[in-house]
Amino acid sequence: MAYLEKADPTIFSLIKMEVERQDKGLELIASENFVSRAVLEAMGSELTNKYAEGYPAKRYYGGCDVVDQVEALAIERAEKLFGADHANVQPHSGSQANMAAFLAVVDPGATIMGMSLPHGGHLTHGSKVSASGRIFRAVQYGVNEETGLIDMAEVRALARAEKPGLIIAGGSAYPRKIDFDGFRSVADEVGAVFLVDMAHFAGLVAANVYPSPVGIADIVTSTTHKTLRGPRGGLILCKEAFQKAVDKQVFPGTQGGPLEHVIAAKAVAFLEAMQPEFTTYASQVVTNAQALADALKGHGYNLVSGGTDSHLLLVDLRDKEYTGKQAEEALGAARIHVNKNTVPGEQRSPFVTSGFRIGTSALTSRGMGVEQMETIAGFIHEVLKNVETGSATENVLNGVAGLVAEFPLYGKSVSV
Ligand code: DSN
Repeated sequence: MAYLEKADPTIFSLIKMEVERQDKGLELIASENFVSRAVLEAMGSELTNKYAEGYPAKRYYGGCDVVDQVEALAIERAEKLFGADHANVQPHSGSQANMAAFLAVVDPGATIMGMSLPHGGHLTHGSKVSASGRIFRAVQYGVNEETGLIDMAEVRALARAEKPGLIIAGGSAYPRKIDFDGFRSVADEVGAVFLVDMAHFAGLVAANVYPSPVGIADIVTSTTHKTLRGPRGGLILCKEAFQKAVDKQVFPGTQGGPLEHVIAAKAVAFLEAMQPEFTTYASQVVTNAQALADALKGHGYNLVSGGTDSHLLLVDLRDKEYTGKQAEEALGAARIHVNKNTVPGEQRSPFVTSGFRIGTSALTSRGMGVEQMETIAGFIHEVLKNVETGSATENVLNGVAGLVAEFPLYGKSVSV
């Protein structure tokens, strides 16, 4: 970054500080990951200079012959990786992907049905504070508060009563496998389109270590930067029958010119996800999450649903004296990064919460395994035992420093 250092030393030094923060901490935020150097290079390329409104071979600007090839390759790889009829690689984010996909199949004012945010769903699945809950009439299902699992009988009853035009499965804090066939049968019964937002578990689907919704759902949306380990961005996969409507609602429906540099980086990530090393990686992500879950349970923590089938777990603090916010802050002081999260049946505000969420994608990218997860569970316990001090013990700080030095960011890990 020699040019940046000279042109804008302030931004240069802030980037260096952030890289240092990432390297020196234990990143357990379930939606984060570390991309490869190849993905970084594609994202930082001159493709950012090109306007390319439209789609390959159907653009509103001249000079698109090269970016056409880039985007066509990204589409082809996404379709192959997930076995989809059609891919749209232009959404700038998961939220953009969702809005375009919704508008492709239902009109403003229509009833949509998704999982509620405090139960593990996502803002864009009909929350009142999101455009999805304002543009559409959103009804929401949750999880059973005892089991932490989606209750398909409740989903069916709600769908029968509300007759949504669109049913959404997937979310941000649901650790278990989702019964995609069950949702399909509910959607068919009430005549709804069925959409799965696989943003969190897309990488696990690509590696066949989590069930694939592709071919079951009519439309599958995703981000490309979580378990899939690509650049920050969105993706829509759909059955052929929805191709035209989806493409039209991405552009010109909800976006202008695509970010071809990011699309190039998505193509690189899709290629990486096709390699056998990625299957090994994704499988280790799940093994690590389960090891972390077991170790935390061993230290006396309750987990929503009792464990995980994926990369994430949700620690339920309702039997403790402290909140999710306090836990996040105390762990952050120890350079252990998690996010406070609501739990099913939550009584506290989303700014306080009674839980926190953990994911293993990022640390697995640094090459960490089961042994390190057990060590980290011990650190978490030591911090939370002293949560009221809001500071970390020397022992934990030294332990974290030792661990990150052993597994450097952009060192010899599986990913980079
Ligand atoms: N906010 C993201 C997450 O952390 O899961 C989803 O958009």
